[in-house]
Amino acid sequence: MEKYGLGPNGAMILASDIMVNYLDDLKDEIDEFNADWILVDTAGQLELFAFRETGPLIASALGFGSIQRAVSFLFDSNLVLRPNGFISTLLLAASVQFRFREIPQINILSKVDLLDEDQIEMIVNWSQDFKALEESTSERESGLIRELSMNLSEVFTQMGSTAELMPCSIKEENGLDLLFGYLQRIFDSDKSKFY
Ligand SMILES: Nc1nc2c(ncn2[C@@H]2O[C@H](COP(=O)(O)OP(=O)(O)OP(=O)(O)O)[C@@H](O)[C@H]2O)c(=O)[nH]1
Ligand SMILES: [Mg+2]
Repeated sequence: MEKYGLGPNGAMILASDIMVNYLDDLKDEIDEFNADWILVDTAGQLELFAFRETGPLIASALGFGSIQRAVSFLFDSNLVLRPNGFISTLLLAASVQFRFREIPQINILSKVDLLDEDQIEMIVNWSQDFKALEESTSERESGLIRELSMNLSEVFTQMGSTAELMPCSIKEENGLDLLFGYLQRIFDSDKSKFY
């Protein structure tokens, strides 16, 4: 912040842009682990990574050699209990998908330990059946939000974006085996050593 005369937000954005100058170092460090799987956790503030030019560039650069990549987008359970929260998260997930269009994307419902079984089922159902989402929207939202949500869910229905949400919880360590299996399914089986 001092060096470039920036405020906290500008400094974070610049720092993420400068990361591009250290790609080789990053690759070398990751290489040293010689790992089968690498999980790169990026900032939840999408304007710091996904929406910058540098985000997709870094993601492509880290997929060196024959390494296969996937983007995992987290739907935070705290934010998607109502149709309008679900739809705004779905919009974010869709724009991340547009940004990283070369890379397959998995959508995950995170922190499901905060929800009960019925809530999990309802939210997963919204992700697979946009008609159900439309019905919940019309029941539970009102005014402009209801109208906008209805229009948006109509667009998602027409787009056929029925990406399955995968429930996971780090706290209870559940769903991770499902995620692992799903990742293997989207990776090319000929190149994966887990087949
Ligand atoms: N109940 C519950 N809490 C979780 C889980 N995973 C993370 N948290 C908590 O959620 C809070 C916020 O953490 P995250 O959602 O991971 O967010 P972050 O990584 O700090 O920030 P961004 O990824 O940049 O948004 C922390 O207090 C975590 O301990 C989970 O599976 N269950
Ligand atoms: Mg995080």
